Amino acid sequence: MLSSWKKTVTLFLGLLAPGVTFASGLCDTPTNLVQDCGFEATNTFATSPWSVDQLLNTASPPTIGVEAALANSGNNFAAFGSIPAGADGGIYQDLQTQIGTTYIFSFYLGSDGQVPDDFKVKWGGTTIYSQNNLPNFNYSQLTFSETATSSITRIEFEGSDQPYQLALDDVFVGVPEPSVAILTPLLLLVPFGIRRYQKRAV
Ligand SMILES: [Ca+2]
Repeated sequence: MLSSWKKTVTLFLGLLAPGVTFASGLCDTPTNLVQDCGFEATNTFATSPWSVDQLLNTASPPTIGVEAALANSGNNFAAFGSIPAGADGGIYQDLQTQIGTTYIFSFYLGSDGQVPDDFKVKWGGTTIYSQNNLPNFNYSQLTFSETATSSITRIEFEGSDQPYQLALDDVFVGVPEPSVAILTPLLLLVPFGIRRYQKRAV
């Protein structure tokens, strides 16, 4: 049984992608490379676009939780309750990516504060997030900016929790929205243009 987090406030942590914002519903946009981003297509990973990592804990692997009150969107979410402590289970997807292109990688994580637990996130085999004994917090959006180094990039989530589960929902991988991508270089040009004007005026 999961307990005390609610699908209420979204806390944008902006870990590695400052200045890039997007709505929580972006999970369902056509630009999202992640299939079944909200875990709504099926109630079991056996028939899901997500794969359970067979090299990790398969005795008590991640499962799809089905309870609207505990999901960030819809009815479902991914639940990481693998036991024993530290014996992480994992799920992954292999995405088609363009080498050298930088992608926004975003997801929502919820924790009931029960310990021990741990949670890891990998991009192309590299761990980009790893935490142990997470405190209690409502679904929170974690956002990273990652550059593809391969035409296939694996995103993976690994975790364990006792006695309940950590919750994952609404995973997004895509390029920044055009408005942001265009606006950012324009903003960088503004001070440059001002300096040039000041030099000519002297
Ligand atoms: Ca969902």
